[in-house]
Amino acid sequence: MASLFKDQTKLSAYRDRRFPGTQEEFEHALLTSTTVYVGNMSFYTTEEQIYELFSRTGEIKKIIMGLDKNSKTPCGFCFVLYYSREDTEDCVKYISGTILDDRPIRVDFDWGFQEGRQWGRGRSGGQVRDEYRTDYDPDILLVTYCNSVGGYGKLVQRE
Ligand code: GTA
Repeated sequence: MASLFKDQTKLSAYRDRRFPGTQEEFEHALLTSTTVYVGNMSFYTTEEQIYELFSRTGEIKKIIMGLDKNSKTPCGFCFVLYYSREDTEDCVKYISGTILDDRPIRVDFDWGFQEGRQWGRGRSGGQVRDEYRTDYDPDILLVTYCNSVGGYGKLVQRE
């Protein structure tokens, strides 16, 4: 089947600041990779649940859970590695937006997993985007406050 994802600009709005190559190499990686990034996940979603959902579009090679670099616990994202490009494209097409553990997950093409990418890069240990959240998230049991200058937020334990 012909690929529906020929134009890199439509593939992903995300640019990994830590990608080691040129913009051209990044775009080529997105067009050929068999890895997806999954975001907006509940911290309680298990690898088994991910396996169950993501194997609907193809055979999975590996799942890598995203972890808080301080607590070493899941922090709301993962990488799913497929064997085939067609299965990867089907995953982005059909699974993105699915509700998993009451949350609409976001599936994005990824340039490829490398050791170290499983850790949240935020200052608190989790994902950077969580430090900018202003809404209460019952799954996370934390409230994130943005500070007025747009710097890193402060995590406050829910009482
Ligand atoms: N393929 O969308 C993605 C993606 N994200 C969000 C993270 N990763 C992704 N991969 C793909 N697509 O390996 C990967 C990273 C890394 C791991 C953890 O997940 O490549 P991270 O989320 O902790 O850190 O990554 P990252 O990606 O370096 O953070 P970044 O790019 O600064 O910001 C992520 C998001 O946070 C932004 O897209 C934006 O929505 C939000 N954000 C950042 N800064 C601000 C700000 N000032 N105000 C509001 N929102 C902000």
